[in-house]
Amino acid sequence: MCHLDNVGFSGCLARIDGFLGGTHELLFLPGSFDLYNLRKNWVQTMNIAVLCHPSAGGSGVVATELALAMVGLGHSVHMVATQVPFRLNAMRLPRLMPETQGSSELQHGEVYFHQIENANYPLFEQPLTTLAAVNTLVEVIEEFEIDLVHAHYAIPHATSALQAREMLGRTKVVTTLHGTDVTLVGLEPSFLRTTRYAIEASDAVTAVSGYLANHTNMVMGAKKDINVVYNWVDVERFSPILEASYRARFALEGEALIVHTSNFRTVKRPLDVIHTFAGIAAKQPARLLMVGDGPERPRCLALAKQLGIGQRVHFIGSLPNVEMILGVADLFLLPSSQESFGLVALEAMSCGVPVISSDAGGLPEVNVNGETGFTCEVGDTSAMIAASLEALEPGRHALLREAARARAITHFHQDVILPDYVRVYENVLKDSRLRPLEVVAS
Ligand code: GMT
Repeated sequence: MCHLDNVGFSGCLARIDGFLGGTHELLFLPGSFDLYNLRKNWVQTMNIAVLCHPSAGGSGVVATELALAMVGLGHSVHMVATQVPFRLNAMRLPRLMPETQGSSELQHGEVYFHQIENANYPLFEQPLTTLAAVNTLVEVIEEFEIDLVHAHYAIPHATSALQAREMLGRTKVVTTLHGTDVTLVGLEPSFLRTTRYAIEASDAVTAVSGYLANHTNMVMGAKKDINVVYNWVDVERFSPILEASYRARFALEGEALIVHTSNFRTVKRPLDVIHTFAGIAAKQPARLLMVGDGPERPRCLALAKQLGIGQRVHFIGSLPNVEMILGVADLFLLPSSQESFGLVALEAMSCGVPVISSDAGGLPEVNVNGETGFTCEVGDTSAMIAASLEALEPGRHALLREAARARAITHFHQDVILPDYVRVYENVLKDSRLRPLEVVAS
């Protein structure tokens, strides 16, 4: 039985009872047509399952954006996660809806959400989510004739996908490495062998930066040909907001509006953000918005008070539409000690915001020192203060703004990156029999 929880637009949220022996939340979304022209060339459709973290992190964003883009090309995508990934929420529907109206000559792909059911048993110290994911995945692969599973993160997701492949003796596994799965967790002795196996046994592996691809093989000792596929940004959604009256909600006239967004883990070095901001505010009127939440938040709050800038630093929690803040920012700070790519830095650049970041990991591949902002050594807050003040000088600021936005568009637009993922999928499936695409756009 199908219950419609939300109707009135072409997408709907449905709950299917008794389906696959349990209750599965199915979120059906119509596809978008950003890549309409690319689709002309398609003759076969793929059924893809995506395993990702649903929380407000970059990997979930990348997984969701890729899923929606593949749907736009006419393929079917089944997202498997413990919760609906945060970008695949109801806010997305009104944005897609107008694009689909009046386009009835096109057949859309679909994206479905399948929740990982998890039983807890007193004998287990923790819920066995990795095994539960295998179970859900196996059901989805069988029921929907899945051609490939795209696992975002080597552990635990690639491990679950490989187990499902083993159990069924079919489907391919593409794994995308996002960072901490390799740079931090994967190097823990307790996970090293499992992570290396997950990478080597996948049918194809992608990494979100050249740094991460090299690091994986050099530091982890994995022997795998890794495709570098950068993250992309929606350059229309993340664009400058020029209305002064809207900006006035966040900063007074004459104040520089500085923004940091993260999950406030130590790896993001949010205390460096506070120190850097204190140095900026000592020289010119400024305000800092700290977007997100996490374990270091109380220490950041205490430090801001201790440095006498408590009134100028605002902690505003996590936001689903961070572009509404980035769009009016003057500077973005990302001093992380480890960052395989730095999707938030790219989102800021797309909004025309110069980035002051560390030079860790893949950040220099995104933020070009002296062109789109500045990169400084990890922990060198004096350099970050000097770089910030230089970036805020009016003439310099205008140039950096322009270059940041231009780089996001030319290097990290969906149209530039998506074909790379498609090539990886096609390559993995080159010997598989796929379904013919029902309608090929003229
Ligand atoms: O950085 C985080 O804490 C979140 C993590 C995630 O799971 O989303 O981000 C990683 O993946 C992003 C998307 O590919 C990258 O932009 C981030 O740089 C990467 N984080 C780290 O490498 C620390």
